Amino acid sequence: MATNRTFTMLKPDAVEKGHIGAILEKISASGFRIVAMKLTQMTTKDAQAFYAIHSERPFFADLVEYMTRGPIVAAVLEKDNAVEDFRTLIGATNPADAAEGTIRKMFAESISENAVHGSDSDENAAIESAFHFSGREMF
Ligand code: YYY
Ligand code: MG
Repeated sequence: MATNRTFTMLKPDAVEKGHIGAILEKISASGFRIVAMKLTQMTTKDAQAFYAIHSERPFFADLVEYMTRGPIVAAVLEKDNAVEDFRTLIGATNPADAAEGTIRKMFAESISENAVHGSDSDENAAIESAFHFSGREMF
């Protein structure tokens, strides 16, 4: 995995509210190229594994419940400085703290239902992309 890639999920709340098109438009307009994408639904096991780092946190059970309740859009994005620039584009974890114009400010309800995921490092971008996509599905 090249270090100019990041991994994202448009989370169940964003899909439920019909925001897929608007969020993808904003991602594209911000200079990211989509190199893999699909609509999929995580199982409980998937969500527990994906968020294993948070397994001891008090919000873990609610996070797994939320992330599995409906389909998500999983995607791999390419751009110079992709991980950092995408975290800037999505904004703070809590939309109440997110900067104006960020995806979470525009589309998220709360810290627990915050519309979108973005990898926090090149290493995690590679791990998370491989979690959802085979090599044949990334272009
Ligand atoms: O990377 P990011 O998604 O911005 O936040 P993390 O601290 O990695 O937490 C992952 C995920 O967990 C967050 O997007 C929502 C949820 N969460 C929560 O429900 N309540 C918190 N206090 C912190 C995080
Ligand atoms: Mg995180």
